[in-house]
Amino acid sequence: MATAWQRWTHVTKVDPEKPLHREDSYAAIADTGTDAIIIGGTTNVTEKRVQQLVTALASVEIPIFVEPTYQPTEFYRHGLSGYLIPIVLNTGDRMWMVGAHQEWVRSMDINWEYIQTEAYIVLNPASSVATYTQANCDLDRDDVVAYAELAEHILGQEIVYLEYSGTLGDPTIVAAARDTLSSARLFYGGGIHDYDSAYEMASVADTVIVGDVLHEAGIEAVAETVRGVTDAQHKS
Ligand code: 1GP
Repeated sequence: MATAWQRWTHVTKVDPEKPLHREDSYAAIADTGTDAIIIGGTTNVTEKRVQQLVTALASVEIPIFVEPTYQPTEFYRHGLSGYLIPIVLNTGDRMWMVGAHQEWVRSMDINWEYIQTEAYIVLNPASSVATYTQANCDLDRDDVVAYAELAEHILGQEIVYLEYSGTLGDPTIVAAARDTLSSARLFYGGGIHDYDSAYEMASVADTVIVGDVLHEAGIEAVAETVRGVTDAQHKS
């Protein structure tokens, strides 16, 4: 799995606690052209529910990663490409930076080959991820750029994730964060819901992640965001 994420331009995040739209099926997510699926959410995510979802996605041939916000009790490999582990840089609670991680590492043998960390910068104060992590979202462009730079050069992170969950972010901030990175990849998530918003954010980020649009508008809307991302990539 090690570097699969380096080629992703569009990723779909499935929240185990949210139903799919109408008659959509999990298997159809791959038909949108999205590069990978991340299973993850902020509230009420349980290991059992995640494992059920991995089973529901068994026929899908694109990579499937779990982004745990719970304490995994077993290293679940069947049907999974790996785990993406968030480290929240602007959290007010060390649990989200290294606390939960330390407990997890202590509690089991981890096969590090299947682990990839992500340096999160949480930027929508109204989101549940901001509430849960007690994130300081009162950041201007230079603050965000500094977090991105330190993520890469001090913490050695290979992925910096600007998390605007629930709202479309400021493209000038996203562009500035990407410009400051040398080789780390800039992930962007938040508020992408149609072709135009996907095109706009794919023009300033390396990888865009869509979440709510899957649950609220469905597979066809996700496919539209893939088209936006593809066109933005071809333009550049
Ligand atoms: C959430 O970054 C993702 O973790 C996607 O955000 O749900 O707003 O698309 P949305």
